[in-house]
Amino acid sequence: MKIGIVCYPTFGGSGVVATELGKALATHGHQVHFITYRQPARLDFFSENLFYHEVAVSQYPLFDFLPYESALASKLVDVVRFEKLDVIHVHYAIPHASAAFMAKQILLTYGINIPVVTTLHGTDITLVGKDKSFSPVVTFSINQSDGVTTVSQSLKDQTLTYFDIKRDIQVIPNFIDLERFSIKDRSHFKRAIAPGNERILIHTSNFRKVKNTGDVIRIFQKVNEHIPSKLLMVGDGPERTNAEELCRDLGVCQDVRFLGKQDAVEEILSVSDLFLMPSSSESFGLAALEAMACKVPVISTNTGGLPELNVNGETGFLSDIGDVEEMAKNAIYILEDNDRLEKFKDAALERAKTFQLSNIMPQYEEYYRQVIEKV
Ligand code: GMT
Repeated sequence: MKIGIVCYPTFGGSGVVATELGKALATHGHQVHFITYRQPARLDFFSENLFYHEVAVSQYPLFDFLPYESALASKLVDVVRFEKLDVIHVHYAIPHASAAFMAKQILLTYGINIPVVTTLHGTDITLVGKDKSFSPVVTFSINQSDGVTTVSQSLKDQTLTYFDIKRDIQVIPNFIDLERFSIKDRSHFKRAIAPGNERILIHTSNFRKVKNTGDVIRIFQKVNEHIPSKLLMVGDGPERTNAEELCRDLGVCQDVRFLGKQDAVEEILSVSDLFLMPSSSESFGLAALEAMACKVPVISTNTGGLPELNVNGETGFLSDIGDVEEMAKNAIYILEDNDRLEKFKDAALERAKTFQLSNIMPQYEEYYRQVIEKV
């Protein structure tokens, strides 16, 4: 198949899923065309089946806001016509689904009926999408897509609750490339971070409010009172300064390292013992899956799709949003006993295997086939 993929080219979960999916489809013999405003962060590999088309938006003094959606729709028309694509797959509804709808309508005037698949990733529904300023457009473009997928059952349920949806939605969960995300021997790094063989806790995110990075620090402080430990904070974003200040206020700075954005997250996960994800909303929790693939159990909230990934009492624990006390207690329970920690680590990896790329990519291929056949 010739597949056009539209996504945000950043390190965010939706962009990562879109890029990894495109790379896997290309390896599987499909021709994949990425259409976005910058080379996707994870598009770091060469294949004769991979193409990148940049959406450039011209500056004009009249534009206070650049009309990206129009530029994207125009680029889609161009790429579909000249590359003869079979399907467009857009990741994250805003503004990709409505741009694809516009492109589809234009292409019909050329006698081309291109199927559009929209994958909803989370905040496009749970936070931004349901805002009044977007919801009519999000509802319309979901209903007009030829196929719609969500990354968890929970996100499907929320989509059906918040929006007036008149079509089927298929759940296709996030996936993991176990070749990349697997334990690497980085004992030198472990010795540098934890010279006294302390336990290593880790949090990776874009430090947005929804990630509750303050709770990460609060949980760590309580764990640190009982167990010699270090905390690695990976990523960057608007809440980082507050998180750093909280470390100072709670007196744990000497045991917390802010590492900023990192490309080789799998190497840092390889030396870690426990992943903290106290988010107030999480449609799936790709970062937690990445940790589990590197044998790191997860302390998370029970929100959104997290219970579909993290098995309570087996691969980690689930708690109510904001229940720092319980999350710390569960973290200590896992970390205080070597054999118990090993059990949780093994279970985390076993669970991650369910979501391996080779299980999930064929679901997208099959879905594209069904959608193409129907159009
Ligand atoms: O988590 C983020 O802030 C990034 C965000 C995105 O849209 O790029 O991630 C969302 O999509 C991921 C991939 O499908 C999911 O694994 C994340 O759970 C989801 N984030 C939220 O729902 C907050």
